[in-house]
Amino acid sequence: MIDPKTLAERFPGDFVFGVATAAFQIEGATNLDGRKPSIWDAFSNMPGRVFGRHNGDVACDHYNRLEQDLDLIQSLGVEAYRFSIAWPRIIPEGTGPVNEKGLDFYDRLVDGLKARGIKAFATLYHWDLPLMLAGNGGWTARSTAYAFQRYAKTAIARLGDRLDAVATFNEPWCSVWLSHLYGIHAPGERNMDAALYALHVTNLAHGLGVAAIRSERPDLPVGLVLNAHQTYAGSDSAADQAAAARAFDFHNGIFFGPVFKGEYPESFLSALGHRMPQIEPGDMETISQPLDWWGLNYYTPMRVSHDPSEGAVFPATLPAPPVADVQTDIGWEVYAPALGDLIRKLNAAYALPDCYITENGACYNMGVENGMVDDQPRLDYIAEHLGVTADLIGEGYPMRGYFAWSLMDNFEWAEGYRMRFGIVHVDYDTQVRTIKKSGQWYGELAGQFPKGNHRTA
Ligand code: IFM
Repeated sequence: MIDPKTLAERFPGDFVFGVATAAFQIEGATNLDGRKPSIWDAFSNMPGRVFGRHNGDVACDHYNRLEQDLDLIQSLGVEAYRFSIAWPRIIPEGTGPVNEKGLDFYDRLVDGLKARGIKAFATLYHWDLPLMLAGNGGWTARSTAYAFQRYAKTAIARLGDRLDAVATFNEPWCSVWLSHLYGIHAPGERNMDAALYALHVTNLAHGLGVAAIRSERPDLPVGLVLNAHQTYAGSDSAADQAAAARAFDFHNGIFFGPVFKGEYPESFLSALGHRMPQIEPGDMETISQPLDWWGLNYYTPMRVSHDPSEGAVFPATLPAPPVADVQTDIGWEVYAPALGDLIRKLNAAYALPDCYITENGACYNMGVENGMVDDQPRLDYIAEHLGVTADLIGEGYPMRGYFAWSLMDNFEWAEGYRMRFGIVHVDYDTQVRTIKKSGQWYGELAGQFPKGNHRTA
């Protein structure tokens, strides 16, 4: 087992160690204090969408157990907590009245963090779109971008003075492709045209959100969290290599391009541009406002080969088999070098600001035995990926922090509660939390910071 103190020596003293969650995955209390339904409430209550028809009604009951959970975070010894704010608590119908009680909850959360000396990293959108906005087309409607702008301004006006960083969106890849093209996430669309509209509206909302945040709090560091994909070709063939390049543009370039270069990738535009919504004058400037930081959520590489079938739609790829023989319980290949390859590749392609690894972790479903959870494979996964992160720092990349996903087991979207990513175990019958072996280990590591007495690797 890697000694946490030895690993700590490889990070600078100001490196931030934190834990992450998202509102819909942990809060529960979906009908309390004025919250109205989100698209995930509707989606999870439909048969056939989420494993076991699990929903977010109770989740980890975090809304009612806030103080206890803040104590838990503090007991882990981490310096920062990344959480998301639920739009349907703040502006329950998406547009229209602001719900003071919703803002009060996040006031308590942020104050509770400050009182415990923990930094607050907030995300404004982690997939819980107010359901009322679906009536206008949800993320396919340009009006949703302006609704998001207002929500961002409202949330930051109230909470921004105590935040240490804010992200507009978490993993727009999921709320665009996974939700509108692949049909796995809410609203469950499988339609390229809808997805292309959702893509541009989301990018626009990000840009409008950045401006709204800065209009309220010019000094608050603003970023965007992307689950960039390291796209490897399934073979050395020219066709597979070209497929991997197309996949890079389709899965990464459509966000990194607009945000960091002010343009969609050429390959993507020539294949699908004619199906995109109108890009209005000023949109690309709005989207590409400079950011203070960006967040990478990394779990597993993407391996692709060329799809030779006639009429295959861009990026025209098929999944290629994993290379590593280790997979987590959700079936994701464990391959830590991809994290390094990805950071190097993205920094070569774009001028990127400081980077936080805003999510990294592994799904292992072992339970409590004799009061303990022995999740050694998760511990190994985190240690290995932190080793790669330390290598990147040594190479000069501006890696500023790492957030373990997740603080605790939670609602894993279409997989419901059966897939567990927490470094803390949650018994969903009793809501008892048990710090896992990985959580103890991570706490020992995080407890070494901030000290300012570590050499840079
Ligand atoms: O649980 C999710 C999280 O909401 C976003 N990033 C990936 C995690 C694991 O699937």
